Amino acid sequence: AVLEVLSYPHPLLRQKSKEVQNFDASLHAFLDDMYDTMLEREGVGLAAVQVGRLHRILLVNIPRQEDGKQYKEDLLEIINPVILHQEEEIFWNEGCLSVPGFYEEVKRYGSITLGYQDRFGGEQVLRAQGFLAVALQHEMDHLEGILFIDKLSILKRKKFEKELKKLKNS
Ligand code: QAP
Ligand code: CO
Repeated sequence: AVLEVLSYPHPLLRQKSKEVQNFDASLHAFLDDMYDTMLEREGVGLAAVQVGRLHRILLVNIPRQEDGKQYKEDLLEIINPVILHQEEEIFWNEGCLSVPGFYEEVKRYGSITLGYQDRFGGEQVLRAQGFLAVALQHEMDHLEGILFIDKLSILKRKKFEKELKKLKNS
């Protein structure tokens, strides 16, 4: 099922999400709904809080370099993630399903190592670079109530506020 995606400035987007304890059928159904929602809205990443659930869950599905298409085989379902290692600062042009129509450069780590649990509660370790590393950091920020617009330089933040005002008045 496709769920409603909350938009900035919805107050829930500022809440901290809680650890997942039960890796049961209801979790699996929710993960499937998150995937349906991400696909429908043409996202590359989605955190549970964006559909109104304060659980430490995120999905990432990066398009393939060869054809620019997303494949379900590449879908990552990440639960209770922790950063184990991060290095090399880079800038990446980001957007967010909860901040529709706005894109801007954000400073991130270019390479990270993540510990997390899969949908069965199994412990996993993932090394990621580039787009995947950036998407994981973006979605992990959602679990802390942080949005990419919080990480903009003062000048870029002003540009965002200006565009927001324009949208409100149109
Ligand atoms: C996070 O964001 C991300 O404004 C995922 O009108 C994005 O999937 C991490 C989207 C880029 C790293 C790089 C945004 C779709 C999708 C929009 C998304 C929109 C339609 C955003
Ligand atoms: Co986002």
